[in-house]
Parts: sequence; structure tokens; C-alpha cells
Amino acid sequence: MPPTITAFENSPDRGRGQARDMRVRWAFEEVGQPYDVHLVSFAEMKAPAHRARHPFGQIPTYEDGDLTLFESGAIVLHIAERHDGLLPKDANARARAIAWMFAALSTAEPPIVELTMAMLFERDRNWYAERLPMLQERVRVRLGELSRHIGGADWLDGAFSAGDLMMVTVLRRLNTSGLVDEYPEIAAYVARGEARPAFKRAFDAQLAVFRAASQS
Ligand code: GTB
Repeated sequence: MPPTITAFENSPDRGRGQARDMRVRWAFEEVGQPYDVHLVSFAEMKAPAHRARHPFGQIPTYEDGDLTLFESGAIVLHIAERHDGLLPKDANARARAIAWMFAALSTAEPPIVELTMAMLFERDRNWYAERLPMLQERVRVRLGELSRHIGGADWLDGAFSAGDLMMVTVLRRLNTSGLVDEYPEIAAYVARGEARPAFKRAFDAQLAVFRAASQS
């Protein structure tokens, strides 16, 4: 039996691959591991059966035999550690790739989520116009730093790794912000990630879920 992950039955991102099951799907595709998907509604996510998988009632989760995991970072790391293709064999390079996963999740993602949540849910608040430039600036600081680090390289640290997978999915969250276009190195980096065949297979799989839901 392949591992089973959970994903939105009807994703609010309308198939743009912004929900966090995308990074888990991409990891499976990179390592060539088949997986099953259990789609959940918003109501199911908050019900006891799902909270037994995920204490915060969210997606994605991962189940394989007697192991149940939540948190996309932990799931991608678990997949990367058990299959070739996402972590270097050299111990130091492997540790650095894992550091980039953490950097994506704990240094890059928070200001990006803060900005995109404000753009989605706070537009009609009277303080939005005042708050927006501050949120954008916090993201620009990170993009500038990342851009200087990447420079002319293809990936964050040598060969493509789980660190790049995580960082690209985090940066894609900025798709509608226009900010990535201000940093050509970052735009090219994200495009390189999206051009990977494994990314495309993962993207198409989650898009198929949205298309099926919108036809039913
Ligand atoms: N830290 C956890 C992880 O990395 O796994 C965060 C998990 C999480 O935020 N899951 C979200 C969720 O289940 C889905 S991905 N939300 C439902 C809830 O909390 O009740 C976040 C997300 C949702 C929608 C969009 N979108 O529409 O663009 C983008 C990202």
C-alpha cells in the first residue's frame, strides 16, 4: 500500500498549487514514490477522525502503515530521508539542505504568508493601505537576501534538494503579489523549479482534483 496524504477536496486556491499538499506531492514525484490522496472537506478537517491525524485540523497529513505525520516540512523530510533524490549523500551537504528547508519554512515563509493573507482577507480594512507597504518591505528584505545568495547559481546549495523544493513552494505563494518580478534571479529560480517534470506531475495531479470538484 502506498502512503496516503490528505488534501483539500475543494481547494480555495482553485488549483493554483498553493496549498501545502503541493510540496508533499512534488516530493513524492521527485523520488518516484507512488502515493494515494484522501480528499477532505473543511468540515471533515475539523472532525475527530482527522484531528487524530492532525491536531490542528489541517492538511496535509501523511499515513504509512503505523506512522501518521502532520506538518508539510516533517512529511517532506521523512520522504527525502527514505528515498534517494532529495538529499545529498555527503553528511555536511545533507545538513545544509535540511537547513534550507528550515530557512524556507521559518525565515522565508512567515513574512510571505503574512503579506498574502493580508492581500486575501484584509483589503477592505481601513488600515490596509497603511499596512501593505510594511508587509511588502519585509518580504523584499528576504527576497533581496535570497537573490544575493542565489546569484547566478541554479539552486541554493549545489544540486537540487528538498531545500529548493520547499523554498520554491514558499516563493510561489507570492505569484499574485508582483514582488518576485522585482528580483530576476528569484523569478528564474522559481521558474527552474516549476520546469522540473516532477513539479509538473504534482501540479497536474492537484489541478485535476480542483477540475473534478468544479464539475460535480
Ligand atoms: N505548518 C503547516 C504545514 O506546513 O503543514 C500548515 C498547514 C496549513 O496551513 N494547512 C492549510 C489548511 O489546512 C492548507 S495550506 N487550512 C485549513 C484550516 O486551517 O482550517 C494553506 C493554504 C490554503 C489556501 C491557499 N490558497 O487558497 O491560496 C494557500 C495556502
